Amino acid sequence: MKLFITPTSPYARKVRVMLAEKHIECEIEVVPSLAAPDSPVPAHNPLGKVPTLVLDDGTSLYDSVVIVDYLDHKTPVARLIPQDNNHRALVRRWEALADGICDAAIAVVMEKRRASEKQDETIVQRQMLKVERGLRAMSEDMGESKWTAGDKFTLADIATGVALGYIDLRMSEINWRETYPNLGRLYEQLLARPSFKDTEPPAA
Ligand SMILES: N[C@@H](CCC(=O)N[C@@H](CS)C(=O)NCC(=O)O)C(=O)O
Repeated sequence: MKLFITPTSPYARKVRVMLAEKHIECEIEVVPSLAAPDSPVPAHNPLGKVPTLVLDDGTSLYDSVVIVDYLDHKTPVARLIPQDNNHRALVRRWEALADGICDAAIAVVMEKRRASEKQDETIVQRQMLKVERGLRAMSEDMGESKWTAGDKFTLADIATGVALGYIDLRMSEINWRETYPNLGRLYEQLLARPSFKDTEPPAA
């Protein structure tokens, strides 16, 4: 199998953490520029996005939600998506919230990369509100629990940790550790795992 990534993509990091936690071997190809005409990704994914996973028989899988589901079912080692219907729905809702925070943060980054006279402040504010509400919801839902969804480490913790790491990378002005100490404790616990430590994004 081969996984196409960029080093800063939070969705690709979610998949890389999953691979490490489940001890699944996979070749990693770092794509220098997704916008470049010679990007290898569109040959496997018409959307040209990472993560894209290419299986040994040439089948390609995207997006990250589909890939993590595939990986979790590939081996029973360290199940990260619960079998129980209600618990699984909760874990996947955490994933949707975490991915949604990343979507909003990326929209802000993209808007701010435009020439200053072309930037739309209403877009920035609307997306920032999603990030802020999302972080508050995460903190409230987690409360004083050790993990986000239930009493075991799951995909919900992976997705949440990846989103927090992405906020650190792109929006370091948000002091979420001080506002939400429970999320800070969670991230510390996650960084103690080699899967998280080894996939930290390079400094912006
Ligand atoms: N929902 C997708 C989002 C993937 C995504 O937007 N990846 C970004 C990198 S962080 C990308 O490939 N952007 C390039 C583009 O949109 O052309 C997933 O979960 O995999």
